[in-house]
Amino acid sequence: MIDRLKVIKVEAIAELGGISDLTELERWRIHYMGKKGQLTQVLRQLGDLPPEDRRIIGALANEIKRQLEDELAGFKSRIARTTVESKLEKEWIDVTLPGYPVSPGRLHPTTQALREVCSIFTSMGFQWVEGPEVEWEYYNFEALNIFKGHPAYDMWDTLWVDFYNEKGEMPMLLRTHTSPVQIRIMEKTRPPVRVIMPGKVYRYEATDATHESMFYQVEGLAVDKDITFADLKGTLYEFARRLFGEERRVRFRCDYFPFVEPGVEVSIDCLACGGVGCRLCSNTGWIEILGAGMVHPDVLRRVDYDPEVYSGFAFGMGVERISMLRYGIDDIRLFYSNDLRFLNQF
Ligand code: 2NL
Repeated sequence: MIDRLKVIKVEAIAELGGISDLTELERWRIHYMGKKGQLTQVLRQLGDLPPEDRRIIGALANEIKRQLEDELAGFKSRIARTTVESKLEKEWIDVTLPGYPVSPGRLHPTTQALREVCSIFTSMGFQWVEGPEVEWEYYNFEALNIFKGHPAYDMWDTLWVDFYNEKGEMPMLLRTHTSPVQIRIMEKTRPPVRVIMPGKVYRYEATDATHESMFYQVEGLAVDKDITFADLKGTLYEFARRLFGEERRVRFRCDYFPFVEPGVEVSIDCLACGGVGCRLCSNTGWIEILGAGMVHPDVLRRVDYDPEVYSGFAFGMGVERISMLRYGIDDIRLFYSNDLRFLNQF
């Protein structure tokens, strides 16, 4: 039996030398030390031996079992180590390599102009509000004195949306100006109202250097008791000079918008030639920057403001136009054609 034990030990250790993975190792363990393993069988027979032999052979068998268990543990940790090492070797990265440079982002020129315009008005006490870009026909037109058949319906060539109200009589559209937001604000709140409305607007338009089918507008509205045309002029004078320079001259001339009476166009003396006349101002010396007027009494009445008690002024401007004047950009299509050679300049 002693010989049998020695043979088992030598065989087991020799066999272990040829093992290269954990499945084989487990098979090896079961073969020698499992329930029916070689060593276990010897240990089971111990009971049949006379006590004297049992002590000696039992001690030897346990000694061998311990040795094999040690071998097994050592082997396992060697395998584990080489697995980690080979994994590390495969997935090796050089953390000392410099990373890819992160190019800093910047704001779109439209966003820059829009924020600058709005911050001038918020500093004067106007509140920034936004509203839906898909609108009911009523808010975009009727509420603003623009009726079917009115020549002004053609002034804002419209993109219609194939969606109607429950009665099927009122269509939706992509708003052609931000004015519907002002109507919504006035419906919801009582004067005093001082709001500024930036946002996207849409026109069904053949695009060219000065027209896009999507662009940005900023409109403003102030309604209260005793608001006069002088408030309109003072506010817009201040705005024009804050944006385009203290030395600017500002000109107000009559213009027509269905939702105001009277209406005006506001111009500044030409930034390029100072009023002498050049290509930028088409030799007029003046550049139009926005439209404005006193809110039409019918518009006030429709939102349940009494025009005998309240009055107000409103204005609107195209944001890209402001940016174009500022930077001397000559084609509005550059803004939305995603050309980094253009965008990186701002
Ligand atoms: C332009 C002219 C303008 C308004 C917008 C307005 C809004 C309401 C009532 C009265 Cl709810 N007026 N907005 C008034 C005058 C001119 O915009 O040329 N925009 C690009």
